[in-house]
Amino acid sequence: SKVILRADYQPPAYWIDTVELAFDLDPGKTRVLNRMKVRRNPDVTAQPLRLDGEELNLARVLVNGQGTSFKLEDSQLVLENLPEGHEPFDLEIFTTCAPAKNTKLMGLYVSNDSFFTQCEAEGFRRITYFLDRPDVMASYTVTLRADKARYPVLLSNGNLVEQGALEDGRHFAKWVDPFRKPSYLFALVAGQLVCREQRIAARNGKEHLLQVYVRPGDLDKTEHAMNSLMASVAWDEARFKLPLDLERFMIVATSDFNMGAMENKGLNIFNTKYVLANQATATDTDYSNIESVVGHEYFHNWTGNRVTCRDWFQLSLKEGLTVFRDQEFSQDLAGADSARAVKRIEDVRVLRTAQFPEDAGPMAHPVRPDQYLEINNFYTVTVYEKGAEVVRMMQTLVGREGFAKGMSLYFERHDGHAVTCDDFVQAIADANPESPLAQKLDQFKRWYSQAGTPRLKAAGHFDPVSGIYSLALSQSCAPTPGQAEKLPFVIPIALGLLDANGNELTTGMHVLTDATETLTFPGLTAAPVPSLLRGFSAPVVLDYLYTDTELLTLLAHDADPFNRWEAGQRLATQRALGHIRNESVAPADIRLDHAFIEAMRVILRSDKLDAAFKELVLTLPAETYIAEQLDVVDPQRIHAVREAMREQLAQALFSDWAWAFEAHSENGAYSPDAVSSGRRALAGLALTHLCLAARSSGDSVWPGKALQRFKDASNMTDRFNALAALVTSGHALAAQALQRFHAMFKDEALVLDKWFALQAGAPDRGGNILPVVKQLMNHADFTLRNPNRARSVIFSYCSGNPGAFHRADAAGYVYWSDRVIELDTVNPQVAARLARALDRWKKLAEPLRGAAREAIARVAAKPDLSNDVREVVSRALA
Ligand code: B3K
Ligand code: ZN
Repeated sequence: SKVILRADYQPPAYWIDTVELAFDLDPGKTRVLNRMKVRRNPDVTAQPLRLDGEELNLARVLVNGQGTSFKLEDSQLVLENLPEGHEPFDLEIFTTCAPAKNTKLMGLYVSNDSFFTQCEAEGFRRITYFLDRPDVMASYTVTLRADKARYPVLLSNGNLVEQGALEDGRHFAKWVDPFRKPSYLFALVAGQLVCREQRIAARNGKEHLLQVYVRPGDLDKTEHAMNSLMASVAWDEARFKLPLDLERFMIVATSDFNMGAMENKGLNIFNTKYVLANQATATDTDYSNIESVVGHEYFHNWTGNRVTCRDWFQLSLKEGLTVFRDQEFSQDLAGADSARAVKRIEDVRVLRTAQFPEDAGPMAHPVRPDQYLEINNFYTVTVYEKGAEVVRMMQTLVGREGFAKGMSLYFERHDGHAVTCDDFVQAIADANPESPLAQKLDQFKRWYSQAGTPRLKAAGHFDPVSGIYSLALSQSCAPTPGQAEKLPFVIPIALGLLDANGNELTTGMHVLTDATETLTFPGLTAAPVPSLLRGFSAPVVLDYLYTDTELLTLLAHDADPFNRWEAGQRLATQRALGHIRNESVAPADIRLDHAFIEAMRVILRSDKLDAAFKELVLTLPAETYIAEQLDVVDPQRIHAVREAMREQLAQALFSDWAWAFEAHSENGAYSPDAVSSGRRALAGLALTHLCLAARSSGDSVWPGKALQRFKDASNMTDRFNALAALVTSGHALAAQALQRFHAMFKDEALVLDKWFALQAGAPDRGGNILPVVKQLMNHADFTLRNPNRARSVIFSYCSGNPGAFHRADAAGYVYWSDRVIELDTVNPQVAARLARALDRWKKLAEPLRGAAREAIARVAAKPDLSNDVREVVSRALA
């Protein structure tokens, strides 16, 4: 296979106007009849028709009803003797495939004796021969035939126009999608499913039918998904005037799914993890994830489906924009400013712990990549989350209303078409000609073309004689693979200046476009404390040598909640880095200073702050975030230092944690709203610290209370937090709680995933986790075939537990290479994700570095690797 280049884009030589598909569904051998109306693209020189196809058995090809000659070349069907001229002709292709054998979960596959499809990015070619590229948009009519008892529900995109009985206990359903679409948005579902229904009236009075399909036992877990869907419909109408354009909108849940969910037109298919929830089985985090993913897929109906991508390099056109939209949706639903800030902090945390490392590693790529070997490897945090930050900066530069105007222009220009990232930026700029975005348009687009996280350096100087404070700004960006030199970015910097007492002196927005610039603020009487990059106004690393005093002022007073949190994180990070670098002090002997501990106590005890915000401030920066601040990484030491800091906070704030736990653990009726979930989160963090403190004191009161809470809890959040407190503190009571938890939820797959993940992700004590992980893989409930289950054990260990994974004896790496190789034969997409666990191997301290390279080389040496895994490991070794 070869590298695909963005620069090589060519429009298709043929168009496909209509597709009529007829399926005879059978797990072992499904028959697919595909009748297309095809015509030559008049703008492209005449050439053979090359249709993509993968793992298909070809039975027949007819052109205008006649047999024709064809060739099969590297998974393409090549037709040379086609009618001349530009009139449409009929092309009929008959193939079979084997859904039951499809473990890649791309194309048509079977899960729990039901049929599902996943076509993005290139799965449709596993169903039939086609021009499987997003710029070929066609009208689809789909007939499904299957055994009626075994597959009573038959679904596809659009509207159900006909259904009925057939001979031999079979039945059929015929669906017509009123919208043209690219093949990646095709979907079908067939099986024993039940649904929750809701009729809603749109603003214009039109009625729509919303449905959430699940397996029969799961109907009691669909209310939240339906509520989220209704909220999404209302939000898109209110915020962007984008209505639901379908009579019927369906969501279907399946437990075997490679990613989160898929936005197929009118028939979204979801991982059960992002649909099913009731208070007994789902945590607050699950509830909020469901809200965002349901929103995300729904919002794709406009940003992705009505306007789609010209080619896969433009993926962020739909993904960055749609992530931005789902983030805004969740913020708007959260309501209060403080709750919005909490959501913003959570989003930035994801960006900095996952995307910044990606941007600094071997897989670094621009938001709009220039090349790929396997497109599935580019569904990344860069394309999604950094892409969303780029869209957010546009909104910052043109204002909220200006952005909404830009969106309207975008749809006015491009509705029904397959376009590029440039088209999107152009529309936002054209709708706001006076904005800094329009004025610096070409420079702004570097966010799409240049990879790497820019560093923004700031240094302040106060001149007491003139009363002028000057702030020297400079930006730079380190080289990334294939990009040695970077040009300056457009960086919107929201900032404020505080006096020493924390009063705000001034506030504003500066758009940095040059490599260096100096801002001056006259009329000051003393050196101010700068609050920079408020709300994280640009996805950059801010280098400013803050003193503790400045950070303590910001933590206590900044009007911007994001930077208040950020100040606390900086205080913690500086301490963690100091202790990590000072190898003469063992982690157990680390002492946190009074000022830091008191600042944390003040936040915890504040009667003005929300519980959710307190929980974020009192959570120390993640190990992976700390690792990114270091040139040479010893993951075990990072883990040990962070744990030691947690234990110190646990002891020093013992009575405060006890107060926090009691004050936030009322047992009222469950509701997943922002305020209640924030309270539960803080109570959970408190309980963890109380159990950690008990660990060093030997006292068993709090572990006992945790066990009691675990047993009595009326919702999964409290129950799981209590279990996690016992497990992460390594208390002896953890074993019986784990056993009991398994017994209670043995029939709840998503809860078992949590049970597996908690154990594989638990803090390592003397190398005990790897044996636990191996044992878990032998558990009767473990299977490699189910992506959620594989992730719950293998990823929780290899990607989510650096302190346990990076073992001095390299056994973690050997385990990793075995699993990558093993998974690659089952499901290359999942394997390639796992392969990324060692992305940052070059930063590891020896002997880990050498051992990691060896493990990667071991995978790379395997001859028949998938493109997915090959691309990841060869980039890692480059
Ligand atoms: N568009 C899908 C992702 C498809 C991934 C294919 N490997 C989900 C989403 O972003 O909404
Ligand atoms: Zn998406």
